[in-house]
Amino acid sequence: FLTHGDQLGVVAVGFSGGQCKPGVDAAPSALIKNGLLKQLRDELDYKLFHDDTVHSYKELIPASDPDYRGMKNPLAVSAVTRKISEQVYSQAKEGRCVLTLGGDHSIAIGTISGTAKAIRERLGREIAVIWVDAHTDINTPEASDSGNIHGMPVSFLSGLAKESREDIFGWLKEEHMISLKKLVYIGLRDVDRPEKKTLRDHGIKAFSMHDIDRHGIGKVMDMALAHIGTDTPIHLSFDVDALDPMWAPSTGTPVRGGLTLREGDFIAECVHETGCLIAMDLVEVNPTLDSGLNDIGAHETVRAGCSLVRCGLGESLL
Ligand code: 5AB
Ligand code: MN
Ligand code: MN
Ligand code: MN
Repeated sequence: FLTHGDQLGVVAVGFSGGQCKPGVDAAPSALIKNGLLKQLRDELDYKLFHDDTVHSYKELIPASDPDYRGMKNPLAVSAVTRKISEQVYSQAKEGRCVLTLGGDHSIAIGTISGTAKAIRERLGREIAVIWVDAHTDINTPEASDSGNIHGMPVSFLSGLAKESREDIFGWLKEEHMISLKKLVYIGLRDVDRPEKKTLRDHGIKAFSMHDIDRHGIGKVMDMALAHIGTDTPIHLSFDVDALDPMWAPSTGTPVRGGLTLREGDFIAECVHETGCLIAMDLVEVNPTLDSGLNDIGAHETVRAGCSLVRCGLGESLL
């Protein structure tokens, strides 16, 4: 077994500096208030390991943080993700599956570097990453039009983007990195031009919404897991904007034509079924972005997020 099945490390990260819309930092509290941790403890019987605070990491955010190579908030995102990396590492090192509640998707720089390092040390293995998202988040700083780092985490984690400044992701070392051969995308439908070229040049395995329409989600999951191979530790990074805005409207960069809630839950269930899940991130829930009456959209999005996590952690097992 890759992890102690009954133990779960939880890292709650109220951080929004990887993009420009406030509110995504409110997600962990909203998810917890909706009963997520209680359900994991009482219904799924996990022993939870976490401190009770939702970290906002205010103390790590510098007063002045000028753009660097076009990146916005580079010092803040680097410092916060470095801290998250250490937190996730120390949980994963103990052999626990780690659940991280974000926050915007830049936090995956921290979560994935943390598990990659811990699994290398503990099992001598490379991790695989399943990235469920409308977007590929593989822009280099130079290729990004927005400068938002939540669109760049995969480029830093894979070494496509390099930076020697220790205070701007130079702390990422070989041991933190992932192989593009062990990366699989699911749910894509809004990929920037330079990102498409990167997918082609590196032969990255990617299942777009078109592939899901053609084959169905069952076949797509079979192919995704076959690409990774059995017995490989899997880090599942789930951006809630992979879901159609009908199910998850309260997110910073919604794109129509996405996954149904059931398809999202099914992806998480299939990963759970492998027995190889070593970490799950749930990111980009923004409960303050709501157009509906009485915060219906936000509430639905939080509910969807809770459902995805419970499915990833085994709720659907009979
Ligand atoms: B998310 C875009 N590719 O780089 C960019 O929500 C969107 O974590 C990134 O997937 C979306 O700004 C980042 C246009
Ligand atoms: Mn994303
Ligand atoms: Mn996205
Ligand atoms: Mn988004």
